[in-house]
Amino acid sequence: MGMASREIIDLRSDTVTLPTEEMLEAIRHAELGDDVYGEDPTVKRLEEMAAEKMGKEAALLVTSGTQANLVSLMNNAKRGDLVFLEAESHIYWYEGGGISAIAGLLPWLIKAHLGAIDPEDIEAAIRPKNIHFPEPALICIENTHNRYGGTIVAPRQMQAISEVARRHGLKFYMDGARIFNAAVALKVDVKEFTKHVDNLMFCLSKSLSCPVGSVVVGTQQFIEKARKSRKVLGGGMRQAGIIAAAGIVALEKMIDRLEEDHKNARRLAEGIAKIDGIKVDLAAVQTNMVRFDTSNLGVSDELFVLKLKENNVLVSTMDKNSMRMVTHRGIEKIHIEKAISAVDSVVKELHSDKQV
Ligand code: TLP
Repeated sequence: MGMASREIIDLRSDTVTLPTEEMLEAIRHAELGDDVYGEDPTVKRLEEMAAEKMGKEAALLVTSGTQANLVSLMNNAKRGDLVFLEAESHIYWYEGGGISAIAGLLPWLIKAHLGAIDPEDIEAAIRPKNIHFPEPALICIENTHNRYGGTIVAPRQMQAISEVARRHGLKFYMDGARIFNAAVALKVDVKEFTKHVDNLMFCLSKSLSCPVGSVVVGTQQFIEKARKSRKVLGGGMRQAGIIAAAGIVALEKMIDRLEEDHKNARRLAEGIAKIDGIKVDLAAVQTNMVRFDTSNLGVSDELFVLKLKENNVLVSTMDKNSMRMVTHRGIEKIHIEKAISAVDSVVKELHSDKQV
């Protein structure tokens, strides 16, 4: 057996991507300064590029997607305010409750088909001014939507939500951790999405392959306030140009290639959908993720994940009997074929075990 056949195919997340050679070179040669003094030219350049790309006034490099969301929540609403949030959103599920514990906000959950909140549901949730009710301040969406399997909230859906926001004087924010995946999948400029929101964040460290970092984007005034909140949260970084340098390469070189990840995800989804006992909602496979259901296999998630691991394929468990695979740079067509046959042989093995 050659080394290649023992290669681990890590489909747990696109966060596992390693920096490219070009990023490492850029880091090596980055011009640095103390960014808390506002003196890191590489950070400034990344922030200017990001603002320009998103069609907004200013941007702020932060440590992570979670910090980006938190800083944004803190500056789009005041403590005690109500935030309309999709019920499966990352902010609600995976950010340690920071929305309430740190930002002091009350999430009001709205369930949505494939992650795109129906504007009428927001409209219906907004109550008249009354001494009993918390003050509604903000609508948050996630694009692409992680827990629905990387689904896209289309620009026209965003526009409809923005109209509700405007009518009621609410801020509109997008967790755009993977917004470039959405733009590439729909073959539109990313501004078609961003023009509908007041502010947003996107991640460098996911499908764009950077080792660290996310960027908050919005008005000059919003970003100045966000800079202060980042400092409060301990996120003021000194020679952060080493992070920004990779980010610049990402914005210049890593966006167009996302199409390849999407093709691979589609191939993967179609391949495993044919396997007896695996259910895939192909309509939800819109970008670089594949969610699939294993309830018909009748085995524990731990066993299924372990068996796949023994076959050199790593996947994530999202819920009971519900798995996720994510394609990213480093996952090629050959790995997709291997992953499909690994799932196939694990399922066959599990079936035959049950018949004993
Ligand atoms: N998502 C991670 C896990 O936390 C689940 C992943 O592997 O997908 N918003 C969205 C939509 C995200 O998917 C994530 C990360 C974040 C925010 C948080 O980003 P980080 O991990 O940089 O704090």
